[in-house]
Amino acid sequence: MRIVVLAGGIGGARFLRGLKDALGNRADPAGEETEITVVGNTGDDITLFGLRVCPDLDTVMYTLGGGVNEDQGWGRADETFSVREELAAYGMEPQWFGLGDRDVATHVVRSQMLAAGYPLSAITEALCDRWRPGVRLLPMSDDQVETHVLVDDGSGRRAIHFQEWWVRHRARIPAESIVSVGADGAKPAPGVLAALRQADLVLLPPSNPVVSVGSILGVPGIREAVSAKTVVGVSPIIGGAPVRGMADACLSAIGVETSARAVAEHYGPELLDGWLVDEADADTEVAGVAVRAMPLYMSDPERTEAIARAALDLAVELK
Ligand code: GDP
Ligand code: FO1
Ligand code: CA
Repeated sequence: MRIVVLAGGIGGARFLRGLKDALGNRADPAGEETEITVVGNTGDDITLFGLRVCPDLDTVMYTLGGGVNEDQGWGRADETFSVREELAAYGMEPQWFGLGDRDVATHVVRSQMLAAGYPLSAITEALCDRWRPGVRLLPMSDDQVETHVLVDDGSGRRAIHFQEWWVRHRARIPAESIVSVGADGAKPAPGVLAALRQADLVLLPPSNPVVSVGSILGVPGIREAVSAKTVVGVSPIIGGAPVRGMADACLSAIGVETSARAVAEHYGPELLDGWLVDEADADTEVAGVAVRAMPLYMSDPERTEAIARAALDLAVELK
């Protein structure tokens, strides 16, 4: 079986861990091998101190490779911050984004390879040679696509990088719009469209529908290729609120209500075949989409595996 997953950071990475567990524990009478290809969001990527940082790709790579800071959900375990302190001592900006010492090594490797002319997809493969995430991790595009947010903080309208809005301002400045800069001219990374063509099913983890899954679907060609497949998504919204983070601020910016139903309708029945919602949203109905309710908190490995198995079973049922 060939599975493609469109993933952001924490929500995507934790779901993928559950999916790997579910597949590992699944009886496979035909002895058929299962391949998971992850198409990762690169819209959050940012250049800081000359280093290219890819938070969502790294979150997936570290989580599946056993190197993530589990409490935080991103960044390296057992991290120290000497580089950050030294940069701050020089007065280097920005100081609102914390790069840890271990994490910096990843960005140094990536930035050096980019400068040498390697595409991000090849660099991601090289980094994964170390981390062995057990999935094929592809960036959505080798072309630079960055999410910027149009804000008005009283001193006028301006566009700021998504990370500045999210990390520095905690999404508290209302976003007038969210723009995927560079998306129009971007191509899917090598392997993305082929993986989608060959996929038996596509899963959408409970990732941010706007700045994670939305950014991936915004790369020309990807939405069409996904829509041609059996697609099952997991709601990141439970009881009218995001489980973590400020996805509600992103949804407001694009005029979508923060509810499990509204997110499914935003993806639309052309894209989505099945939708898992939490038991708190069991009354959700979406025209043209098969909805199933179950506990959707990825609070431990067993529950996370159960969510992934339910998404998989629903996709197989709808195929
Ligand atoms: P990010 O890039 O690190 O922000 O991560 P993603 O985009 O992959 O996922 C963020 C989304 O995951 C948020 O909107 C959360 O609501 C959702 N999320 C986080 N933990 C859980 C969980 O345990 N259950 C569900 N259903 N959603 C979750
Ligand atoms: N998130 C924060 O809230 N503060 C940080 O200082 C921060 C640093 C950071 C460094 C590397 C990395 O891969 C991720 C990091 N994140 C940080 C998380 C991350 O940038 C955001 O949560 C996501 O991009 C939003 O999806
Ligand atoms: Ca992200």
